[in-house]
Amino acid sequence: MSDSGKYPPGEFRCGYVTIVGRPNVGKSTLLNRIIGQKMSITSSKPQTTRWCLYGIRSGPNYQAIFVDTPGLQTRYRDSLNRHMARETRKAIEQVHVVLMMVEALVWNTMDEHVHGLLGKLNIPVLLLINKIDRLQDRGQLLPFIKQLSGKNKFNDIIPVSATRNENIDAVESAVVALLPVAPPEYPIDQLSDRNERFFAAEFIREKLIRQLGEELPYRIAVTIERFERQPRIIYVDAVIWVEGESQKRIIIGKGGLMLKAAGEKARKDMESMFGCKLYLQTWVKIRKNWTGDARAMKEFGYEQ
Ligand SMILES: Nc1nc2c(ncn2[C@@H]2O[C@H](COP(=O)(O)OP(=O)(O)OP(=O)(O)O)[C@@H](O)[C@H]2O)c(=O)[nH]1
Ligand SMILES: [Mg+2]
Repeated sequence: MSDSGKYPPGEFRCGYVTIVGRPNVGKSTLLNRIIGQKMSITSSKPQTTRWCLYGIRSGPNYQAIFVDTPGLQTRYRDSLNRHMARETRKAIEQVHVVLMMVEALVWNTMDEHVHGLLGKLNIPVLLLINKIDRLQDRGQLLPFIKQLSGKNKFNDIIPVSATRNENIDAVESAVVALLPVAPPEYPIDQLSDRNERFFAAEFIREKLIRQLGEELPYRIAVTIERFERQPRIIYVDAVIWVEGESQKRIIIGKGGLMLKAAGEKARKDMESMFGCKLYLQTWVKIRKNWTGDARAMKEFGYEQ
């Protein structure tokens, strides 16, 4: 949908801005920070984001459609990972600006892989060095920036802290300067391309990921079987899919406490986003090896 009639060309800039980087560098945290509300799920576990998600930032004379992407890695290859890599590759084609994110003082083979993909594109790239709040001595940034500026492709290099909101304004200004003159693509009060069901499933997945150990988060999928808005309450029925009986036991936890805690937290996030009371019911079900099963993945909403 477009509001194009309202803005004479030449006065308005609009375009797509894809955020890429290896897992866990802080892409989703940045998106949430820029949009000003929690939208994309985040956690300290790598490979949290599985789908591209638009966060739409509209200013008086611009609209930047930020695209969060799954982190690119080269270690694992199964159907789920192929889906995630495909989502990210699609999101760097036909956009106007790419934000490549790395972590302060780290440049490893996965960063090299991401950089290699960008080398083939003819799009401006801003390199964001995130998590600078962790540095004891910010002087260490200078040689790191110097090392990276020797690499091809970056229009600018901006050190930031997504969690502490440092230099995020500089990112926005640099992005807006690179957007083409064009009318807005979305109504200016719209914040995302995703619907309430998507956020419901993602918020549940986030709480589980945050509560669980290292491997299990990757084995979880969440589907929404019912999303019913009534005048004063929303009813949500969700199924949490895992790959085996032992995983199911872990998720439910002793006396169901684990699942209850995750459900409570997810419900609060949903109530805050949807602005309405919500009744959440969850079930845990087993689908063997779904991360390697193209049919199951399709049923769970992952395109094949
Ligand atoms: N100290 C610090 N931590 C940060 C910063 N930005 C993000 N983090 C943390 O880094 C972890 C990963 O953040 P995410 O935003 O989920 O990372 P991501 O790049 O989206 O990860 P994937 O979706 O798995 O690719 C979380 O624990 C964040 O709180 C930052 O500026 N400083
Ligand atoms: Mg993410």
